[in-house]
Amino acid sequence: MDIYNILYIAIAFIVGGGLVFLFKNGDKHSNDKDQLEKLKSENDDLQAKLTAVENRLQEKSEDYSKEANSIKTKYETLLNEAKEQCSKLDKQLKSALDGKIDDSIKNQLAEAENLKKKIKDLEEELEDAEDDIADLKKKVRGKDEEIAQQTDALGQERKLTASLNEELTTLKQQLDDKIKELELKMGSLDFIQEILSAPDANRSDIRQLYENISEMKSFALGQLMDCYATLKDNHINFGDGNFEGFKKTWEQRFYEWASVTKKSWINGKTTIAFVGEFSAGKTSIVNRILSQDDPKVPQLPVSTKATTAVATYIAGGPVVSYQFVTPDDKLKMISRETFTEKVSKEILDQVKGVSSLIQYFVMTYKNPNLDGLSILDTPGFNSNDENDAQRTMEVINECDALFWVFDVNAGTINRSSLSVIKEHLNKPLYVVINKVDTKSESEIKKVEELIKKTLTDEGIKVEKFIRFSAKASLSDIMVPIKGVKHLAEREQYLTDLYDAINQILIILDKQVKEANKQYQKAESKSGQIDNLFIQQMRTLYDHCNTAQSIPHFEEHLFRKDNYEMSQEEYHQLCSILESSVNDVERMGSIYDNKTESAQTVQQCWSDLCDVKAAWQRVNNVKQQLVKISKKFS
Ligand SMILES: Nc1nc2c(ncn2[C@@H]2O[C@H](COP(=O)(O)OP(=O)(O)OP(=O)(O)O)[C@@H](O)[C@H]2O)c(=O)[nH]1
Ligand SMILES: [Mg+2]
Repeated sequence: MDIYNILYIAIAFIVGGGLVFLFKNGDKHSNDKDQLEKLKSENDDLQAKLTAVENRLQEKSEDYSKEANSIKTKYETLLNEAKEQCSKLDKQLKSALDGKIDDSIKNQLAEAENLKKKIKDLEEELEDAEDDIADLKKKVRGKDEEIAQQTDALGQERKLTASLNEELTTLKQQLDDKIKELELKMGSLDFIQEILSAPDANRSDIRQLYENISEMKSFALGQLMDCYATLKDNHINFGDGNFEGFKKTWEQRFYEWASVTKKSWINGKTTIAFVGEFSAGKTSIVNRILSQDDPKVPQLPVSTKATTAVATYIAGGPVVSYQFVTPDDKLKMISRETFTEKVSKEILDQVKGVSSLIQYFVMTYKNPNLDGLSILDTPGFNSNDENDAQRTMEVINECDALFWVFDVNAGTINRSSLSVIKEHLNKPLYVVINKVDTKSESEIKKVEELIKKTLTDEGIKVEKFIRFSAKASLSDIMVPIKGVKHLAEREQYLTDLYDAINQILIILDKQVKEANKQYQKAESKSGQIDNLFIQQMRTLYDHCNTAQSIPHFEEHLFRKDNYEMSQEEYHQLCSILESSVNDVERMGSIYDNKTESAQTVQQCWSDLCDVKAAWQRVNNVKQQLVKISKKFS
């Protein structure tokens, strides 16, 4: 092996070793760079997290980022240098292989030495860099821990945030509820305001009616009662003799009559009330009766929620009107909008004691289906609110019949509704098993039997059980309604009052006749006594005359002239005088009788005058009643 070969091998060995070293370290460099990149991105990631979590940690991360960048730059410089060296060696190796061996080999060797040194330096620097990285890793681990802690804290924060969120959702819900409640309260306030400022129903016919009723009141409870009281004071018997009871009965009848007469919407009409649980379908039935299935006819609101808020009369009338009656029986007007839009159960439920403002609504409109009929639609009984049922019951007194509506889906009768109905029931009762379109025949039958049994057990008499639904024929409900009898007792008040006065007049008439008879009798008796007295006086007179004629004047020669009588005459005179005494006594007795008889005549006359005056008074009130009654015909 010559020197050149040895040299070539040595150079190749050195260059190969250098290259291996460089490649090896190049790999290491790229691994480290990747790792550095990864660390950087992790770091960035962490920094982002840390920045969000805490500013202090961000500052530290920024320092760390700077340090990592400077190491990266160093690595890049070293790598470039190594690359340069490699390409130089590559060239030299190539020219060596091409056989261009010259004097520069020495320089080459020196450069190789130099390169070796640089590689060593690089190696040292790399070791330092590795230390730095290890340090960095340590720091990162430290940061990791910090991050873990922060993540924990973040977790806690998240949990806290979640629970806060939950609380927030609840609060939001509560706020929404409050807003809704507020809106409802504002609605009810608005409604109350309207109700309080509602004008009186200012129709001239209503005004006239009220005036007439007021006139009737002052007559029936004033003059008429005074007249009766005078009769009583004059011991003239009428009624059953119990004046207080008599007075009370007629007062009560007046108020009942006045109450019905004021209500033009029920006066003279058959009035039926629909009652029952809420959403049983009461208003829906009323709507069908009103419309007779004509969709153009305006209807009342219905819904699945509790809807009807206040009992509402629906009746035919000369004009369309929306009114309400206050608890002190005043009729007031409200607008159609208020009636149809603002009166909802939800709104009125906000007004505690709505019944202190409104007894019931009255809606009238021209509808031939309402001729002779008035319908009372009532709020449904609500099992949570006994007042609902109570309020309804207060307005059904003037109805001719009750239609108790059951939703067939309810299955049973609510106990509280049952007890309310039972307590107040003094009207013919019809039971409507409603919404039968939603159940099969066998199910309906089951419910119907259960209802029948419950009512029978409770001793409640039912006029008729009616199955009904939105799909049933209207006649199913109309036929029973038409069969309801109108209880007109209250409306009979005026006729009954007239009859009662007439009855008293008949009694008084009899009494006048009787008093007259007594008077005539007393008069005649008195006349007889007078005659007797005169007769007696005449007898006395005759006796006196006879007595006077008995002594006769006798002239005597030897004694004084004198009035004389014989023994017989003397006895006659004595007898006449005795008779005269008797006459006087008889006259005295007759005189006594005469005085007594005159008193009797006086009494009979006075009685006759009294009873005649009473008759006259009663006749006057009768004429007055006839006059006032004409105003109501
Ligand atoms: N399937 C069916 N639904 C009905 C029938 N009648 C009424 N409904 C429905 O039942 C719900 C209540 O009806 P309403 O007429 O408002 O009941 P209500 O008894 O007046 O209710 P309140 O006024 O709240 O007491 C509404 O959604 C009606 O559409 C029926 O015959 N069949
Ligand atoms: Mg209703």
